Amino acid sequence: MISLTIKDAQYILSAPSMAHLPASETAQIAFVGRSNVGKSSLLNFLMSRRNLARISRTPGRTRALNLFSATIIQKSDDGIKNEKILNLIDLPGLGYAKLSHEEKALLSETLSDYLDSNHPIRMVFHLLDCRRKPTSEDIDLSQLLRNSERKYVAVITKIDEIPVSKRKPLLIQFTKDLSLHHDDCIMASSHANMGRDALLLKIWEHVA
Ligand SMILES: Nc1nc2c(ncn2[C@@H]2O[C@H](COP(=O)(O)OP(=O)(O)O)[C@@H](O)[C@H]2O)c(=O)[nH]1
Ligand SMILES: [Mg+2]
Repeated sequence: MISLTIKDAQYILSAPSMAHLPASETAQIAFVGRSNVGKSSLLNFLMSRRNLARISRTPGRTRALNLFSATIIQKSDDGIKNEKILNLIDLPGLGYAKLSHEEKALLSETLSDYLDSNHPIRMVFHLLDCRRKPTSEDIDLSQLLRNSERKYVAVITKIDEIPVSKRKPLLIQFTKDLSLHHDDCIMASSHANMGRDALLLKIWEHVA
């Protein structure tokens, strides 16, 4: 058996805009998705840290890029250990209805600037709330990311909110809506402790 764990998870900084994000060679894993979809919660869940990424009950609070670092460790039964260092980035929320037109434009600009940048982005996790159909913005983003060089994985969040019998059909619907291979669409719940191993495996596979 091979197991993956995280150690040394740390908050590094909060960058008000792309220009403030320091250049680095450390592989980056980005987390994008609508505000309130559960990005901060998922980051804390993956890093096994309760409050590293502040969880806000007020949608739209995360307007900056938040940078974290962590080490992912692979251990096998025979005691062999490998590790990789990575940066995790919590990106500003997409499409929050209560923001002004200007604020929305600013947010999506930050996101596209980030995706167009030279930062070593190895993978993008796109979070979607299991209770909402993907919006046109979600579909556009998914298409953009699927056609880019980077690994793209959709994470269907808050799956604890859905009865067990409805989860599989829902997952199939999301893979169809987003035109994804089923391996690249993962159900997760930070509240019910689900999906962590699958997400850590994706991270391990895509960080050099
Ligand atoms: N039921 C459920 N609620 C969640 C889960 N993850 C986050 N939430 C809730 O969703 C809200 C927004 O979470 P947050 O992580 O701040 O979302 P963000 O805006 O995308 O960073 C909070 O009230 C969380 O408690 C989950 O797995 N299940
Ligand atoms: Mg957040």
